[in-house]
Amino acid sequence: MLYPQLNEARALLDLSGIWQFALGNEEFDEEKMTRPLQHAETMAVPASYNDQKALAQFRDHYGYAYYQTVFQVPKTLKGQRLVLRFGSVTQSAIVYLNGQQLMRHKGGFLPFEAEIGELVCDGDNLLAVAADNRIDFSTLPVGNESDRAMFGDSLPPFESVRQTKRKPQNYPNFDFFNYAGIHRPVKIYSTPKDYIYDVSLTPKINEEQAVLKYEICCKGEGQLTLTILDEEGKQAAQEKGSAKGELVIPSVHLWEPGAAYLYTAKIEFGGDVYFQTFGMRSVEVKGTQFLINGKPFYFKGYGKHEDSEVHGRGLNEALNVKDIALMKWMGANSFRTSHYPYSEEMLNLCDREGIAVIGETPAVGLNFPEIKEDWYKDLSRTKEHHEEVIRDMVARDKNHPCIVMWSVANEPDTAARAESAYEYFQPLYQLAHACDPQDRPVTVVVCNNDYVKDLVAPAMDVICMNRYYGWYIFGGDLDSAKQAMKAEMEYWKGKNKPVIITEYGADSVAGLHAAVPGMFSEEYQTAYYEAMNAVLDDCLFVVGEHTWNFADFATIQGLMRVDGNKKGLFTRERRPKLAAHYFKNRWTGIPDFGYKA
Ligand code: GCB
Repeated sequence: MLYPQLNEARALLDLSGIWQFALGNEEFDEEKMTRPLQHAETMAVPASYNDQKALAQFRDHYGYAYYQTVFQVPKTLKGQRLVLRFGSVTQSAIVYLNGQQLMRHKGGFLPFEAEIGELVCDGDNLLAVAADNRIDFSTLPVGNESDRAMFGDSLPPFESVRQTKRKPQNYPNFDFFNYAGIHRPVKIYSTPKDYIYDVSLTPKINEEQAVLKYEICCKGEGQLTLTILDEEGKQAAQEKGSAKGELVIPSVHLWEPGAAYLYTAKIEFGGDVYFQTFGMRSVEVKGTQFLINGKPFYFKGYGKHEDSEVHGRGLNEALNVKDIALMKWMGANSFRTSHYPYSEEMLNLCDREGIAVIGETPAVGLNFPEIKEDWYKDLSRTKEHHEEVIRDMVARDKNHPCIVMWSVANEPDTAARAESAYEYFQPLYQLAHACDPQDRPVTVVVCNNDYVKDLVAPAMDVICMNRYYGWYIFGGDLDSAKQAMKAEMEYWKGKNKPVIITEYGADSVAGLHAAVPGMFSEEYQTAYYEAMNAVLDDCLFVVGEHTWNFADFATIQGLMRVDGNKKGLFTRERRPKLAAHYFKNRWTGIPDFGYKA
């Protein structure tokens, strides 16, 4: 799906601002979609609704939340095709326009759109959105379906405790706050009646030449022209009349982490125009190396979250700019969009800034070892949606040079039910390959204590593993942690594939210092990383280290989390902890390319 843009052929209206808002419950209330909301609250869009008010009922809400706004369409756009587009609504959405249902969408992290020409009228138009935050076995991320399912049989065995009825609420099977609402921009864009609706650009680079493979999809009649512009706006190549083919890019400038170079494909079709930026670069896995432009790349960076004070998971562009600046300050070159596809705005920024990104689906929480005998066999409820999010994510992000690999899921249980996990994931791995015109590497990020049983990780292009020896296992005992890490790395070495440590980390409370490093102190977090890195540095097949996490982030309340997850190298406000300074020192000394070659 193309990112909406303002240009000489297309108008773009932004509906961001203060909308009318009302909390609902588990029943869909159509009246709140067809009539102006009574006693409405104010709510900023885009942003999560949870932290915008000073009331627990907003933070802890369960079920539908209703948004409304009124807009007018300029008369000058009459005769144009008009499309209403949501960057994301979490976790699912129903949209009404002028009293009629326009569209429904499942999944909280990808865009959806519909033509509105038939429903839009002169004067005021009432746009209503119902955002549902409920999560269960059919959603991604996955929610538990009862507190029993979440906490197992850990409740005390007293009648009075066991009979206690809990209020309806989500039981996330994942470790980040289930923020909800209209998280990304709501836009209306126009196109002429005959229009461009998809563009796929695939760089093919070898020693002799750089070629751009292209495929353009249009609806209606028109003359098609594709012009490639370099960063100075000068024409690098042109093709007229064909929707599919290859173009040689002479004297090519390559895109790579740390040295971004963006070309623009100007596509003209009849009266329509679309500008698609892209980068010329290659990505390939060879032996135990991850090659970008034929050179062995070393991933230095983080798992992240879209998470900040007040905005929650809502788009925060200033924060995105700051985060990339902090990454560069530390000498980092990459991150993973843990645990869901990030905003298109963030990926555009990474293209421009030269940051490599592992794009992840929202498939987190696919692990219920205690609950079902073999729950992979009962996964019809996520499987179809899982396929859909892979297709939609790749369709949305395929042209971004910053994306260098796809992650199909985070930490599913791939060891306890190894064979059925393999049957579940292998087709998804193939699907991700099949729907990506650039055919990037594909992985599933794993974390299994019984890792020798895992059949999924070794079948991926890159073995991506999360590991917490020294925290959840051997917490406070870094000597044992090192031994265990070493032993595990010996095992993965035998698989003859590149390995990326996609998560490792320890919580630290900013400002808590200790002469003798103890858990939760800034010194322990740093000592933990020093210990783990000493092991990783000896492993030539380890081609990347992603710390968990870039910054502290909000989670569900619970005994494991003191005001959220504190494994950030930065606080939630982006103040560096000791470990950020440690990594700045380390990473500025590690080159992006050729570190272990
Ligand atoms: C993990 C998860 C991540 C958690 C992290 C932790 O393995 O992938 O979502 O936040 O551990 O801190 O426990």
